Amino acid sequence: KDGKEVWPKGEEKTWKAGLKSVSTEVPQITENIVHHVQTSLARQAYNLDNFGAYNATALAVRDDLIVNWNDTQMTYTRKAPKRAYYLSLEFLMGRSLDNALLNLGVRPQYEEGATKLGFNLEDLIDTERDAGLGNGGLGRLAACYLDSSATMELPIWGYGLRYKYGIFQQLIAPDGSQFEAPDPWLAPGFNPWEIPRPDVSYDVRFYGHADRTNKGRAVWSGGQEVIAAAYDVPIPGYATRTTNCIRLWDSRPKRGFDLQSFNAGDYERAVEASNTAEQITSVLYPNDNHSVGKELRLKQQYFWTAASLSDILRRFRNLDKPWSELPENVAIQLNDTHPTLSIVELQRILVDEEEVPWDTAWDIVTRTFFYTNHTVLPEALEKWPVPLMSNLLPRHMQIIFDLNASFLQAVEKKFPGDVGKLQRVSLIEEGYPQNVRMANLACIGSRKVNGVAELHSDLVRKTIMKDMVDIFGVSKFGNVTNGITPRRWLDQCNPGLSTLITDALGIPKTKWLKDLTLLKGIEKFTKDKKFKTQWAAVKRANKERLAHYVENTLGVQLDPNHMFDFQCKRIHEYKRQSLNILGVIHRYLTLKNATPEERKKAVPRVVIFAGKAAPGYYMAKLTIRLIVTVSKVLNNDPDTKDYLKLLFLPDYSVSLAELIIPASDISQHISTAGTEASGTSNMKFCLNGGLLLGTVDGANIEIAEEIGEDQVFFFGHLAPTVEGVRYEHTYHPVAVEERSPALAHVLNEISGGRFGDSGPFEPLLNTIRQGDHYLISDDFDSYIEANKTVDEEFADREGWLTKSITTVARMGKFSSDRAIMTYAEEYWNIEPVKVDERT
Ligand code: B1N
Repeated sequence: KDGKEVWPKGEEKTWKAGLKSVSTEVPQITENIVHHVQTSLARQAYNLDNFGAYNATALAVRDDLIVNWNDTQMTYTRKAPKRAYYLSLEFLMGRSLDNALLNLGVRPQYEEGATKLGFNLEDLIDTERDAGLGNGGLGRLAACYLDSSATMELPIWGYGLRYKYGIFQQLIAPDGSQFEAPDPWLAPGFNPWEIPRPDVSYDVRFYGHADRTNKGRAVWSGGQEVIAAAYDVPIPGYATRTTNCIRLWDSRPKRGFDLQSFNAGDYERAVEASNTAEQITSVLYPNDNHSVGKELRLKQQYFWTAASLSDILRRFRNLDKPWSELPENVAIQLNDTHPTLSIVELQRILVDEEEVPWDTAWDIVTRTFFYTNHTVLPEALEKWPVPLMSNLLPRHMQIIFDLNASFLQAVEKKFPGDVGKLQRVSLIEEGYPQNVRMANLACIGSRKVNGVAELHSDLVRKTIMKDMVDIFGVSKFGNVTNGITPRRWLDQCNPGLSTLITDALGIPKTKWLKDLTLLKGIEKFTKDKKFKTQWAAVKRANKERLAHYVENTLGVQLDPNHMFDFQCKRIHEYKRQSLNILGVIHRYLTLKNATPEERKKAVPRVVIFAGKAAPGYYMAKLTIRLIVTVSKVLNNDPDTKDYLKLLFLPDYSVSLAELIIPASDISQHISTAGTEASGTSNMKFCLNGGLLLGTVDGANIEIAEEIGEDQVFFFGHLAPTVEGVRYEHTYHPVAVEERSPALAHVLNEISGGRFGDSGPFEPLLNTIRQGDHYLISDDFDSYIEANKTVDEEFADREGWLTKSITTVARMGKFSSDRAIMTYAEEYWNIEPVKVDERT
């Protein structure tokens, strides 16, 4: 507490002699690996396979991470800086070994060490299973932000859930149907990247009843209690000793199982309670941009926010400061509305348990939380039925009603008689049943609200938060454009390009990878012949690497001279994979109608899709089926297969993305304008020298601003016109033949049986023929035009190379280091902390 550590009984020098430091020499590293093979794994040199060697290597690295982790945490305790906490239901980490080696700066030594032990480091890295505790962009963003927090030496911890099953494995049947297999990622029995903390656990209550006492307080009792047990995942910063932490909660029954029932022979009943407790952290909900409203999901949210707050407040209590100083010591960032209950939970703890007066408590709460909105799609905005919440969290429901009453009173005072406004901003949506609107609650409980790209933040202010802007003032509603970590998304996934850049810049890579704006130094090499040749060679090698993978997994041969064109992201109607596949069919029909002579002039293209559909998302699954069905015809048509190939790569994941992204010539980010909040894969592809074909949406706009509008291929309606076009579709419908004859032709070919029985696809085609909510027909012609321009420019290899280099040179803004520093400075008010030297 007073900044001095108290050594345990015994000799200080004996303790200090035993302290490890990070291993940087090869003999030390191999010794550590052998030690772990022998002791931790209880195995020996003979019969040791790659997986065993990977585990031992991971354990050796883990030791180093823990050394740095301990020193970092000790420093935070000693210096007691203001800290920030990132609450996210998803952390899409991917693999850890390669990343840890690069961040610690010991990859070459481990490579040599592995070779000395008769293994190939690359093979060991490849045996690691992804930690897939997330769906898509939102979860991967959380992982990038934690990497940047450690790299920027900021005192930030993440809090999440330790799901036993991560995002499902995607299997594609021969007819293109998606099947899901569970992802028991912890099944090997132990995970070297987590540290169990048996000494850190909290009780979490559900159900029961809340009895009001006085002064707005209540007593919540009865119901069930479960235990939240902590597991820590160390997050190494790049070229720094700072190692931050993600604390993941595991749910356990409070009293094992009910012995009384067990002894009475009722075994099922005895294990029931323990099963329901363990169920809470059993599985990640596999939905992206869609809210499901299941009780178990609400249980997950409360379990996680209650445990995290208990932990955060315990740490604050150790400082012996008054509650009024909480906001000067703690900032809590809500990754979307999923952790919004933490706002109510803090108010409950302050009022009911700490006896802080209601208004004082609310003042503390509203200076502690920050809320990031990630979507304006109505189906993704969380709402919880009041009866469900009253039953599961009776005290929280009372608090929400009380907060709502005083909030609405204040609104009525400011805007007398504006009943519409009151209805729109109320925390409760009227209906049968009533619903709690989590975005409204997150907004009124937070110091600031932000969107994730300029356009999106603007839409937040103008649409879903319009009334809130009137009430709180516009300065509460900011923007922090997303970013990606250049360590994983350039240095790690594309070592060839990273080395080329380092050589060209003539500075150590540790410099530009921490200040990505330095990339602009490569722009002058667009005129350097040798550099351009090397750049092209790196891209070609990456395409060959992917072609190799495709041949092994799908048995399809690709020509690396062809244009590699990707759309890899979750399958969703708003992301418009359907526009892409219909465009591919148009291209196919055009080629098919051409003479052999004309075909030879075509620019050959390989179109590659990857991405998972939510298991219950019918239209998304149909889209995959259409892609696979069409690919069967295209890839086997002797007239066209040398000019156009189509692939669906199954089971998209972080590690597959690391293979795909460096191989792109172009990638597609073609959401209906105004629907994709930001997108982050657009940044990853561009940072790896792929060009961008996209709509004027999300972060595409800022990418174009940075790299120049002439460097990207834009098409389609702009966000402000989308609502009007939709209105026309509904109230003055015009046949698709008139809206786009080219599209109508494509749809008719499918319906006419060109790709076999069209029956299964008619529901998908009909969403476009009627209603066309996502404006496929309105954007189709300009999409085809944009693709023609892409072809023409790709034919000019020199021009394309110049654009590729220029794009990378100007991508500096999109580092997650910039984003996390913006949060630190403009939102949380926290500062970097240097880890103390070891004494
Ligand atoms: O968050 C990403 C953005 O780059 C994407 O544009 C955006 O679509 C994505 C409920 C979501 N928004 N909302 C979700 C995910 C899971 C879930 O259960 C909503 N994901 C996004 C990062 O800002």
